[in-house]
Amino acid sequence: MDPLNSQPFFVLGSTSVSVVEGSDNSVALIGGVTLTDADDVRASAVISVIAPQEGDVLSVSDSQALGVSIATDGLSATVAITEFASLVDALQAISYASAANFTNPLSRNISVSVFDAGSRGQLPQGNASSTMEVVVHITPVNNAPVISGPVAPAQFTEGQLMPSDMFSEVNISDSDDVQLSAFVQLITSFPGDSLELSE
Ligand SMILES: [Ca+2]
Ligand SMILES: [Ca+2]
Repeated sequence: MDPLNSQPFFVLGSTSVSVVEGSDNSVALIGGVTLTDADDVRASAVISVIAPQEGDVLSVSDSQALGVSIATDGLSATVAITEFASLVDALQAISYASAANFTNPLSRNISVSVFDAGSRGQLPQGNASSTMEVVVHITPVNNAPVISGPVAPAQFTEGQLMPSDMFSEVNISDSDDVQLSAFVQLITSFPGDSLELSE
């Protein structure tokens, strides 16, 4: 009698996926899966984000429809022991999304581990497992800066400089930048008009 529990063996159709940054842009992590085990027909799985960043989310689409129990805390998902075909369906239902901004580094490694059910009762050898990784490449989006403030024209006396705080009530923000440049232009100008820099 062979006392060993053979390792489950699985091959992912792809070990690399891409997604645009932002919680609205999730990507399924796993496409095709080939799963075999010389001495088991049932297995469980755990998928985890390695070195997760703030805003990373693993989600599961409609696990009830799959009839498989999938528990997730947002950064990992655990598929309960089930038949191979159902396990493959469950793995394909797991997606990743990043935060809206500041996604550096621009890739994540996701570990995929499959544990067999130890169906032959070979304990104490226990459940055998194997692990692969999927790399998610995140495409960043540069959000445009937003400028807001008084729209009423500033008033000044002819021949005198407009106060240098003419932009003091203008607000400028950028959701993914901390350094900005600006260009100020007189849209309509007349002879004698000029823009000057105060000391
Ligand atoms: Ca096995
Ligand atoms: Ca920006």
